[in-house]
Amino acid sequence: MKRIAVVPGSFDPVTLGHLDVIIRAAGLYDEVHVLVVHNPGKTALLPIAQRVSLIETSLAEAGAPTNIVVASWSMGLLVDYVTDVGAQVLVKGIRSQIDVAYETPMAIVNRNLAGVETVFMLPNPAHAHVSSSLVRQVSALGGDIAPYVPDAVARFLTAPHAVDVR
Ligand code: COD
Repeated sequence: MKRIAVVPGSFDPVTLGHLDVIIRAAGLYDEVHVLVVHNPGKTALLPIAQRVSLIETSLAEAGAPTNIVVASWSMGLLVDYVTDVGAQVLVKGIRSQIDVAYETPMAIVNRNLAGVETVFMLPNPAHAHVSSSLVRQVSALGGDIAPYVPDAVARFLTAPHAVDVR
């Protein structure tokens, strides 16, 4: 059986912390689907298609393994995508007790809904403090986001055409 994992997130934008988890997951599973999902609890900065494109470019520029697929999902439950593509697990990065508290109920419900297991992966300590919301804030205030994001994201958010994040 092909071992397939889904790494879901808002990825608004993708950060070095996300990239680290995605690439490490690709070493553990035969196939990894990075799934961009709208989080209704967050105010979006980038359109979903732009987030997908930035992840694809970032993975290519990082020389990431080729068993990674990038997709988006807006059709309902996350576990519906997981079962549709024949995946068995969700992989989530856990930076702190706050992430544990946020992710644990979802992991239990996803197992109840569809028998989908969630694997929690500890972050690379170098990126454990990084979040998309921090990047959005630093960017909006004109700070340097390069230490936190792949080059493709830094280029995009600092380009003249970049979305106005203020
Ligand atoms: N290092 C390691 N991991 C990180 C880092 C970092 N620096 N930053 C973020 N992460 C992890 C997060 O903990 C999370 O696991 C993942 O990366 C994605 O983070 P975000 O911020 O991009 O995405 P979120 O937290 O907004 O997640 C959005 C989801 C839609 C994936 C989430 O809300 C979800 O799973 N929703 C479930 C929808 C559903 O089906 N609900 C019904 C049953 S629960």
